[in-house]
Amino acid sequence: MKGTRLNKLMKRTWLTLALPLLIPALLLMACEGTPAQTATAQELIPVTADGTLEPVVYLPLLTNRYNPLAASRTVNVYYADVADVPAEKMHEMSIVWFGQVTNNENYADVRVGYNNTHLYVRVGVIDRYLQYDSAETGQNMEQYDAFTLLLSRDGAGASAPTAQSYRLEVEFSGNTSDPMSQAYTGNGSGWVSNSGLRQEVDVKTSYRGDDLVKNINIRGWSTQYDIPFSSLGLSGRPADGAVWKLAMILHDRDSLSASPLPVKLWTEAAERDIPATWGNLHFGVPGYIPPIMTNVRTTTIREGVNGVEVPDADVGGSGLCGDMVDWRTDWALWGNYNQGFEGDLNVSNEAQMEHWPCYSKYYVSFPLGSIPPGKAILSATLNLYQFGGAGLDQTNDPVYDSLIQVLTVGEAWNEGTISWNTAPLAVENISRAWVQVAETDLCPGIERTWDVSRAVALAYEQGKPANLALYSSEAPQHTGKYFYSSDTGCGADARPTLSIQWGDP
Ligand SMILES: [Ca+2]
Ligand SMILES: [Ca+2]
Ligand SMILES: [Ca+2]
Repeated sequence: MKGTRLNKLMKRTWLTLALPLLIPALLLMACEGTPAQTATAQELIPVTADGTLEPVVYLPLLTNRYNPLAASRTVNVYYADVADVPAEKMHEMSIVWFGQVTNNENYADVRVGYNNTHLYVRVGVIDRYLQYDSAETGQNMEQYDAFTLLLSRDGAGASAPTAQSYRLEVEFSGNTSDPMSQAYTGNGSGWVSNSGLRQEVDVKTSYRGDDLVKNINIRGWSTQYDIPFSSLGLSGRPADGAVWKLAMILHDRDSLSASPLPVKLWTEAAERDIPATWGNLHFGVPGYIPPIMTNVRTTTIREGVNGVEVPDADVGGSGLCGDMVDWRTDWALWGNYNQGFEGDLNVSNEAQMEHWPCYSKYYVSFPLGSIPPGKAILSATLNLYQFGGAGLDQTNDPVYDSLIQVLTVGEAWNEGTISWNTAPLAVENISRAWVQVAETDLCPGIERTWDVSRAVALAYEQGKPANLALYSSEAPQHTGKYFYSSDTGCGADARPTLSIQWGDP
């Protein structure tokens, strides 16, 4: 196992050095929103697209796909007391994701945060071909690369958009702080254009790639919404625990001579014009308040101990930044790759879209059958054992501690087949913890801990395993953190571990 790890480190050195060389033009481009960077040379990049758009009939792209979990999907938004959350605290924004990575399909990481005055939504899209309306008409935006953010202050949802429902569309428009955008509010039966709201919500778009006109070596685009609470009729930030409805539609156009591609949706059941079908936006992150109990005991769950199986897998780039496959030729090789039986794992994210091959999440499922029925959960902690992190072999590169988030997962998945593209969506984010930059060759590595009490209590209540995903909203390069998996050769003490305190209610 140690050999495997060293091998990975060597390959990683090659990759992180090679990436900038392969795409030198990126260095000239405007920033993607990474706080440490400054936007420069925006004018160097031509942002007009080739071709002439033929009129395209608007198709109702939304289908009603039933999933009982969809209604429970929730973004619990972290509050940050800073003037500009994405610029100063992007890593503290809640992370949520949807979509797939193939040559044509799109994927989005969405970071959500708020302060006293604004709700911020930052969207990073993995998309190989970018198309927008070079005439900049601002019409038919849903037929190009675009994003629709749907919010409703009516938390219970409604069968049609109400006066408290908002539809904010942004069309990718190159590197610009003034992209094509539209804003609508509901009127009880449909949507009405709202130019005042459009002016108050600040949006921008940017992209990474070598040639936007010819779509050469494009990696993706991003957009960001800065939404004043005052523009939604509020005098300040919502009360802690307030619940709104939230849905997102990722529009995709890869060729002007072909029709728009099917949209990606969060949640999967969301219909644009029916707020009741949307997911939830919860202000603040709920904690866990245990019930009163007696006779408290502790159960420890880890792979191979007392016959327990703890399937786990990282999905995405892992420690190789995706170079276990030829993703440059076929993005789906990356998106569909399974590494369920690797001994190491990586949790990594970044704001810059050109580095998406380095993005990596972790899924793990702990069975709870060793806790007898009818008990109460006092607390639960997840421990992972760290042995390294990205960038430590790059002597001149800065490296960063990582604030890694834990989310619950509703659907079962298979360790031997799970991939970035097949991994289930999260149900909700529940906690987060810092993981410092560190490196060791000694087993079992460095213990890192997350409070997962609420996730375990919910899973136990439902008679399900504690099914978790780990990911971050980190912005800079080199935030990846390496841990041992259930399949490590580093010994039982290095395997991911769930410790549960439980008692008699
Ligand atoms: Ca696409
Ligand atoms: Ca596209
Ligand atoms: Ca595994």
